[in-house]
Amino acid sequence: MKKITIQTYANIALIKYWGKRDKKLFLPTKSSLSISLPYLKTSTTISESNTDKIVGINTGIQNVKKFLNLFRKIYQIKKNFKIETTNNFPTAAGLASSASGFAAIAKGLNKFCNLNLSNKELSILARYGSGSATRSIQQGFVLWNKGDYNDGSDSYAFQIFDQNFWPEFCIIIVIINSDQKNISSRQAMQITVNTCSFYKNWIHKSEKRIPKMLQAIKTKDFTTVGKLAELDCLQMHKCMKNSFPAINYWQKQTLQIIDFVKNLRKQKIHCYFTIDAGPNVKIICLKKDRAKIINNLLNICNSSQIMFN
Ligand code: 2P0
Repeated sequence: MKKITIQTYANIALIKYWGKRDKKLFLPTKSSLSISLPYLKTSTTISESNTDKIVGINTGIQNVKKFLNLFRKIYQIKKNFKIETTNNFPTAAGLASSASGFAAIAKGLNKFCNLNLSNKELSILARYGSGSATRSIQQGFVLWNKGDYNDGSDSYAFQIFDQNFWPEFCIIIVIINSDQKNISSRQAMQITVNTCSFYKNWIHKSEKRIPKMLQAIKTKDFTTVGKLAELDCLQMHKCMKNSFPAINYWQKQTLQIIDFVKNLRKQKIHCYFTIDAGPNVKIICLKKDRAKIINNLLNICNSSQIMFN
């Protein structure tokens, strides 16, 4: 029986996506920019089946089924699929499992059905599963242009610099809680769009950070990359907290790690943080400082909480 396996990687947004202008087509209110994480892997195996069978995804099975129905409609495919997924990291804990998950399904279906889709087409297809998945089709630094068309044909992600462009750049993940979150990103971002009084202001400011971030990555200006990422993250979480009902993904140790990063900066160790829809903190640093940062982290965390490349 024909079976194919695809591997994809999670991504962390340095400039965030948080909110849709079209929920059905997954069109974002703003552009976002991410880096892929080669150590957060999803492996997906696809085969044919009598009925759709989704194995190993403990959240969002209905979302995968919806995605498959849409895929069959768009590409006029008559098959049902068995989709088996494994992640080497906690699912639905703010570590972008839906990003690598749907990117793997999109790439896997493309290969299984011999569709020969381009990266642009794959990015658009993955977007129908989850917004952030649009950025996990490719590795390295990736930009998801929000696009302007109502049909979403110009809302896709492309690689800015590949995974070998800046080997010094690294991200340490501090896992604070790997339980599933109590409100999904999908629901939470909609609440923010509908109720946060300064959401439009964040969109405007965040969109303007994109060209600045691109220039900073291009020139490997680490300080500017770190500052822009931290600011964008803080303003996104401020929008969440200003929503009604208020959304808070942070826990006690999230604040502790934020303070830890700020203290390291006072000691002239250059590092910044970013946080997604979960309590875990991602520390942005350069490889030359990584061991020092991890040694310090071990004073307040267990080694099992720390992931890095
Ligand atoms: C991001 N996040 O840019 C932002 C930052 C979380 C915080 O994309 O509804 O799972 O499937 O499009 O992609 C998480 O949202 O939401 C996310 P859907 P998704 O990475």
